Amino acid sequence: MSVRLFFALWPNDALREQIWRVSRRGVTACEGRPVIRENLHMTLAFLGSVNAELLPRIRAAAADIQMPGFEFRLDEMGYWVRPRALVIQPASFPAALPALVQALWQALGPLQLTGKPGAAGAYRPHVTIARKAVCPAELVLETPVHWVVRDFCLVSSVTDPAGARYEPLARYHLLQADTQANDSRGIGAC
Ligand code: 3AM
Repeated sequence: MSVRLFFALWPNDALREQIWRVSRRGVTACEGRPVIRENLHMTLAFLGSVNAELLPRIRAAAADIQMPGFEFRLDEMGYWVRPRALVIQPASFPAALPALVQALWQALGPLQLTGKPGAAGAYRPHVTIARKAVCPAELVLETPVHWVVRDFCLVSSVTDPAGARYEPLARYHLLQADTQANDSRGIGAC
């Protein structure tokens, strides 16, 4: 059996609500398929379809990551022409974010998955808010969203007749200034 997996920053309920709220105006201004509220996330690494027997090793690889938490602001709304995606994204972000992405791919390296990191420096953090979008030239995010990142999630993607449904499988804590180490191997329920 295979599972479709990705690692993501997964917003808590309050942040999810904020992202949802500030993105409505842009979504309404575009034609396209809005991402449902429950699916809003920031992808870190898309692994693709993976043999389910590899799940314990994927979880163990993620649990070994010892990286600091960080924060950024989602402060731009943008339209990505080729994937026809309406996104909100940070105009700038700390190096800790791409470093986390790199650490994930490095930890997963020995598993020889088919999913691959993009070219060096190609990681573009974003939250997709609509797909197959056709948008006006002018898009504005009126209220920025502050994202304090303390953890990341392993998520499975299930394709239902109604569309994709994402299910967080495990949460991994990042190091905080006030914690010495990743306790309990950093894993918590999602
Ligand atoms: O919401 P975004 O777009 O950031 O686009 C897919 C989604 O991220 C992306 O993985 C996330 C969960 O589905 N994705 C899907 N297929 C992909 C692929 N072949 C992919 N990313 C890279 N390569």
